[in-house]
Amino acid sequence: MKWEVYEVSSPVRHYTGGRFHTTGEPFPLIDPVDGRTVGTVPEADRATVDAAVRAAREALSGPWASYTAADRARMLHRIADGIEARFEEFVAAECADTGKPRELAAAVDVPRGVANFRAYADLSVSRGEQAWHTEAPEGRGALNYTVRKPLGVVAVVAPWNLPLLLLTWKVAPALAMGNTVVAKPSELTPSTAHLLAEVIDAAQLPAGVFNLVHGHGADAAGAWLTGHPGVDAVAFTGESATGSAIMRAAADHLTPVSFELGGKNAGLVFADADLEAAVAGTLRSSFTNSGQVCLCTERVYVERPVFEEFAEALARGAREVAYGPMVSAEHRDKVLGHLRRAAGDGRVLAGGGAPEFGDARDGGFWVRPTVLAGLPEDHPAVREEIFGPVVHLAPFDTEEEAVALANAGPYGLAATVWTGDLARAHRVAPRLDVGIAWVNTWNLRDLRTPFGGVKASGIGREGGHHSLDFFSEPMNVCVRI
Ligand code: NAD
Ligand code: 6OD
Repeated sequence: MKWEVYEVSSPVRHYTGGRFHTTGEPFPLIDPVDGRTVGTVPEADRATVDAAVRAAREALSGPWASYTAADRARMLHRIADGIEARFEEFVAAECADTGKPRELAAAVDVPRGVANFRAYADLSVSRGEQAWHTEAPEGRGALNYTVRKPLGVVAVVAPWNLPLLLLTWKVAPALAMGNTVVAKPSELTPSTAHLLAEVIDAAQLPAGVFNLVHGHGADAAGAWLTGHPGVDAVAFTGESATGSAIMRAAADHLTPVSFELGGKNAGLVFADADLEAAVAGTLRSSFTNSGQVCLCTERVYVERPVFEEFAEALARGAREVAYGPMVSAEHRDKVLGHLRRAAGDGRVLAGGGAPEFGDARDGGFWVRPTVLAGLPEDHPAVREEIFGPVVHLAPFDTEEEAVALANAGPYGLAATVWTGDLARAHRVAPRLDVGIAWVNTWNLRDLRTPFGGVKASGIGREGGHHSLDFFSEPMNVCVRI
């Protein structure tokens, strides 16, 4: 079989104070499809992180301070135009870094990067503020109104699974509200963030308003940035354990945090569901981006009368689904470790293990889409986030039991309910301990809606006005009249 080889069009560099540079030791950038090195990334030292934060602070009192909300919105649209103008370069860079299929990057990652800038530009200018008339004791009145001010310097730390989408999901609302930003993408997937810096530079955003540093997380650029005393807020997407580490670092300076963390999302399939749609939907929800989406379904509970039929159809679909590699050798090994243990303790209905291609892809980090069954609920493969193309199936007998199974465990990001009974849909969905529930669909996104998780899946909500609220400070002005 032939596969596409993607190249990154521009070498990855830091962007601080309006200047591109490669300060720091370079480390290799690997294409997960075949394991070949596609470039190098400069590892930011502490001085580079300090310089980025300093540039961001200085920019708060530069020309950016006099931009109106409408000026900022126009700038965001200009950035969106710039991404669109270099669409194919962004797609190629996303594919080279992540190994994801071109169709996915071209249909989801890059268009959503554009949409994030446009959506927050439009929302921020159509925003109103609250006002209250107050009766004063002397008989005259007062008018209270709320003013929203930027927080200051915002640190944005992003993961590797949807690199451009998740970075811009935070950068766009932060800029829309007048903040300055220091962003750090994942060390595994820095290329689209670099292209974004080039687009922002060409759009002539004032120097220092957007800064980009590259490097690793723990004891490196990520930790130095999120624990930096010059940072006024941290917006982070990644693993729950990393969220805890960032929170500890941020605590020293009482820095506010917004966290989108891990998940172990459940699907519930009732016997009254359109089974064909439930199978197709579950294939999509479990195997999109090879399961490397925080919203992916890793546990499916199926009402007993249709369990065997559903399991058979899902296993058949899993054998045919198109898929890409895991992002790194380390992540591939973690997923394969789960599969080895699960194979000993339960049943493998499809997939299991790594494929053999007999070509250069054998140097990459592939795992076959896998359907498991028969594991106890406290098994690591059922309880822990795998973040790979692996789904476990188990039967249930009552609606009550289905809800309890879905709600078990430490996470609470998303869930999907498949049912043909409207009353059941409205009864079950709000009882799920998650931030996002879908009924008869998956990952249908409206960017204005609240996005985030409960329990170990996050702190706070992003999306629409939730993001604009996080990235600004409300202040009350009371005027005697
Ligand atoms: P990760 O937590 O390992 O890394 C995310 C980012 O944090 C990277 O840029 C990394 O360099 C940085 N980082 C790591 N340690 C750090 C530290 N101590 N201090 C500061 N920064 C640090 O996550 P990942 O492996 O890149 O991404 C996969 C995880 O992200 C999964 O758990 C997944 O569920 C989660 N995720 C959640 C959402 C959501 O919206 N809830 C979305 C996407 C991914
Ligand atoms: O669609 C989004 O806005 C979003 N935040 C998706 C997150 C996916 C996690 O991997």
